[in-house]
Amino acid sequence: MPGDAKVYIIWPSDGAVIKGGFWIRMGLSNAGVAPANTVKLNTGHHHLLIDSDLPPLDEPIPNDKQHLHFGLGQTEA
Ligand SMILES: [Cu+2]
Repeated sequence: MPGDAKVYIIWPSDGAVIKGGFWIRMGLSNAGVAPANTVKLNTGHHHLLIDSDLPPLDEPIPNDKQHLHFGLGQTEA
């Protein structure tokens, strides 16, 4: 990814307190969102880590309730 790429959460806002389910919207600037296994420079897909430390970046990210993959290129869930 380029050095000025930025990933962010559009909604909910930082510190929001929500009861029950919610919709999350993720954003990316200066790079592109693409499905997993897409071979195109400066693209990737979102991962959402929930109450979890950052896993080693040179290993596959686990796929469980604390490590959500959006491998179809989804930007909301
Ligand atoms: Cu993934």
